[in-house]
Amino acid sequence: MTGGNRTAYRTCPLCEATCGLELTVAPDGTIVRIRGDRDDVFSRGFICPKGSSLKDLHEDPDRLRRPLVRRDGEFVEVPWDEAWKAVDEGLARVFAEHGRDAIGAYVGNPNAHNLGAMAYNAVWLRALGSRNRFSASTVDQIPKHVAGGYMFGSPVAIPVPDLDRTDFLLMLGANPLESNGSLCTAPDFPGRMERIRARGGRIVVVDPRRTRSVEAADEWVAIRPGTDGLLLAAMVHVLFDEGLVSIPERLTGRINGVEELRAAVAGITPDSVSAATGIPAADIARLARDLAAAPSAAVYGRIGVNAVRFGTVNAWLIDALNVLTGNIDRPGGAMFTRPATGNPTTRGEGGRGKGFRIGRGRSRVSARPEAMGEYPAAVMAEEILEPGEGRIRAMVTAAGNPVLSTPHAGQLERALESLDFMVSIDIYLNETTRHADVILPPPSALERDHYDLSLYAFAVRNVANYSPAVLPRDPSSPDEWEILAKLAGILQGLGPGVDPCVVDDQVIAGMVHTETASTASPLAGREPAEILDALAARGRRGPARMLDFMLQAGPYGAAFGANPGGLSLDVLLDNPHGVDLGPLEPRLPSLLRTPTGMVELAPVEFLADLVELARTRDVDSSPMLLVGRRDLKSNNSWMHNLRILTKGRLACTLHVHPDDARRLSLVDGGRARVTSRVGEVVADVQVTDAVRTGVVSLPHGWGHSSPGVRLAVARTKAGVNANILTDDAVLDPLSGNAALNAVPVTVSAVSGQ
Ligand SMILES: Nc1nc2c(c(=O)[nH]1)N[C@H]1C(S)=C(S)[C@@H](COP(=O)(O)OP(=O)(O)OC[C@H]3O[C@@H](n4cnc5c(=O)[nH]c(N)nc54)[C@H](O)[C@@H]3O)O[C@H]1N2
Ligand SMILES: Nc1nc2c(c(=O)[nH]1)N[C@H]1C(S)=C(S)[C@@H](COP(=O)(O)OP(=O)(O)OC[C@H]3O[C@@H](n4cnc5c(=O)[nH]c(N)nc54)[C@H](O)[C@@H]3O)O[C@H]1N2
Ligand code: SF4
Ligand SMILES: [Mo]
Repeated sequence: MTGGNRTAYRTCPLCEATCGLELTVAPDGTIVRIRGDRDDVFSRGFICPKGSSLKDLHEDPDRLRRPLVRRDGEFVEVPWDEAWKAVDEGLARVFAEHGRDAIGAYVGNPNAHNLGAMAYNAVWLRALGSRNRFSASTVDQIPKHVAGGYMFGSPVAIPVPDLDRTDFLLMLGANPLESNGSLCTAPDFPGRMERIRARGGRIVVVDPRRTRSVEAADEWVAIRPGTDGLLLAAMVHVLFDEGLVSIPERLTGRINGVEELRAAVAGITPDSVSAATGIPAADIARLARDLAAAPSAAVYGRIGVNAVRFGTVNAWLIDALNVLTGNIDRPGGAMFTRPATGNPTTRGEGGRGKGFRIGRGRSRVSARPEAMGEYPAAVMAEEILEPGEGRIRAMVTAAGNPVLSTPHAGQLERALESLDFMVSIDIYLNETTRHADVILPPPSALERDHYDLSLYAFAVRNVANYSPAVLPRDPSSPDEWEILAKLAGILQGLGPGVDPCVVDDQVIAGMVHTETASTASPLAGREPAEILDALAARGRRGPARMLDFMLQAGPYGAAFGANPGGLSLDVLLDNPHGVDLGPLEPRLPSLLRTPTGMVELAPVEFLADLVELARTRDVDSSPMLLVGRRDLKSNNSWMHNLRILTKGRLACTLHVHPDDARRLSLVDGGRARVTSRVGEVVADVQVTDAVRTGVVSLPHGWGHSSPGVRLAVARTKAGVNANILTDDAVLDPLSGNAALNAVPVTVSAVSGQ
């Protein structure tokens, strides 16, 4: 306490690094200062420029505080009960006329950083009962889920590089010096990389751009976009060819498909992929040998190898390399987190399970397979536009901005415009929500409690950290979980007056009954009423109560008295800087949930797409290829309204290599027209050798000049929407992920500049 100020600790919800923040709060609730929490058990004081901008986000006058309803084409602020009536009427009308599947849902990225949403999205989506579910997963990481699902039996069985112990990090299509890491929760990723090298280890980065992560590495492999699968397959080939495969004894007899994989890559030699990838064959062979020779090594790939046509094959081959070099599940290799709240790899009998499959349904228009209960975001527009039985006529979006984040954005705008009804749960009136009939704004991040249910499942250490809300919420505005629970109630037909607590009580009762009925649970056979009473005695509800339950029933849990000293929400409240549960530990074979009880190294679906991949060696390599990029001060599409992050030169520029610029008559500071199969934008040119020849790069999340958006700052530096160019027809067929990178484009100078 200084001068009546108080100190609060809060995990940053903005990216996946989960940094601990220390906030100084004045008695009137003004945030005086935000800095890194030096005592945070995981982040140790690390912070990036976005962390301290939570103050600006909280204070942003454009951030919505009251619901908006469209009346005669204009948005008007209304009290919450009026907004809920409009939601109930609008959804009921579409439901009555066209049925449940006529209401589609899109759930965006910030949900993964939001305890209330993590707890309640599944609830309202279930109540909606529509097959037309979409999310940001299919413009992001779903290939990793599908690969993990087929190889290890659960879509959440995703190995993470053991950064703190590895001797060799091979990183493809990731730029943690800007992104701070993804599906590898590691606060201070840059420091962890520095320490790999300080202890004599090596880092190799495969990226068509010379990124800041490349600068922090030992070697840059400047690959041609979209060809990583060829590089990876050729590396697997070298391991087999040179007798470098070394499967640890612990896993002998636990791995299926080694011979099938050997056969599948037999013809994919380094020589045969060198032209397509742009990488000398000798370098490919050397990389494979280095990987095999390192005392420990981890191969890790992210957006640049996931958001591409061969996203799933890439994710699979990356883990195949981890398996074949003996690095899967060993310290310094690629390991599995054991999250404190448990997940499908910690529950039930271990060692085998039901396994995972895609394709339990097909999308109506272009017959894309379902994956993890959803369809590709790329087909959302056609599902809205194409007439016929089952067409989407209404949308609910929750913390998503698909107009700036999903492919063929021009078509999606037309689709949203044609809907009969749309509800958005969002803090801004932006490019997507401007199409809504009702916008429901949740409180600011500082006004709600926080626990990283999703990100702690992919962390490089086992950790748990809970932060209560820093600031009190305006009592007349509901918390985000209450909005979502009420939406669930409305979708269950309980009307606009339904009390979210009724839904909340149903949900927790269901969770407790399921858990106590499971013979493998630490709560097996316990009386549900006893557990529910124990939870009620703490006086909590909503996500905090659920979290307490999940922690207590989890792998380190107190189990409601059965394991004294175990984790509970009370323990986390006593530890405001977090609880460190130690380094990652080997989890195979008990982690496996495949029906065979084996690691599946050669799933037939993947082998089939590998055949397609091998064919791409011969394709025409002449067109310019567009890739994305991220900037430390930007966060997808929605933080451009904060002056503190956007001052200086506009970050949304088209990077062009000097040789290409000369050939195309482009000049630094000039403008270029970029055209793809589906669209065209005119962008500011930045000539730089930080991108390889034949490649141009444009960041996504920009393009804030649409009419009607309420983003006073962002409008002044609008940039252009890269997803006007990305193609909805090119998808990773196994996961439905959009191919946001390696998009063929033509680039020409805009005359008169
Ligand atoms: N070309 C290209 N496109 C890409 C990518 C790329 O690399 N290249 N990356 C893709 C990736 S990885 C992702 S994750 C997606 C993201 O795709 P989306 O999730 O669709 O987009 P975001 O920009 O994260 O938009 C988040 C929305 O949530 C709102 N919001 C912020 N905080 C809250 C909150 O607390 N509650 C609620 N209810 N709303 C909130 C914001 O105002 C915004 O409207 O973009 C993808 N698009
Ligand atoms: N500052 C900031 N941090 C963020 C975000 C943000 O928008 N801004 N978004 C968050 C989200 S939602 C996510 S999912 C993560 C993403 O985290 P990362 O995956 O680390 O993010 P990117 O910076 O997009 O890195 C992708 C890299 O892939 C490269 N690339 C493009 N095409 C190819 C290719 O074909 N092959 C190879 N090998 N590389 C290619 C690009 O040049 C780029 O450097 O970041 C998170 N953190
Ligand atoms: S690195 Fe990510 S979690 Fe850490 S302060 Fe920056 S935005 Fe927040
Ligand atoms: Mo993402």
